[in-house]
Amino acid sequence: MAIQRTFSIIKPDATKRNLTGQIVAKFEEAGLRIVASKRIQLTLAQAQQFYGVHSERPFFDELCEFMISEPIVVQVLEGEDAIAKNREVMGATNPADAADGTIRKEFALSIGENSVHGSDAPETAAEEIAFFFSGLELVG
Ligand code: DAT
Ligand code: MG
Repeated sequence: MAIQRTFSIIKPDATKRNLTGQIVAKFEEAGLRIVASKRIQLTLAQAQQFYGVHSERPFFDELCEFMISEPIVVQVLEGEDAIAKNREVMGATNPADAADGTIRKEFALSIGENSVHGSDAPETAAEEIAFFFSGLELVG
């Protein structure tokens, strides 16, 4: 498997509880390098666009309101098999199902307030990186 880039968000529940550094440490311990990073606060329109794939799901409004409730940290992670590796470090969507040692097992509050987002495939990784970063901001 080649070197990949993936997109990550440290979500409002985690920034609010001052967990940014502990979550970044988990990525770095797994061999993922931070090649871009910024702290921002989404508008409702931006959150709705980013999570557009979930617009018909019953939790969509709750998800978008949560994502704009506090600042977030958006990052690009790089490494061997980075997309799958990041999903592994994150753990299952529902923290009750997440494996020991994963970010969601250690930090997530609920299935909705689950501390991190990570791209699920090469196509979505490319789209999500381009949504938040220009090429000039990616410094490998
Ligand atoms: P993931 O973030 O693991 O890729 P997903 O893409 O299925 O999970 O869903 C996106 C986010 O939507 C998820 O991180 C939290 C929220 N979500 C998913 N299922 C939910 C549910 N049943 N109730 C509330 N929020 C949910
Ligand atoms: Mg997803």
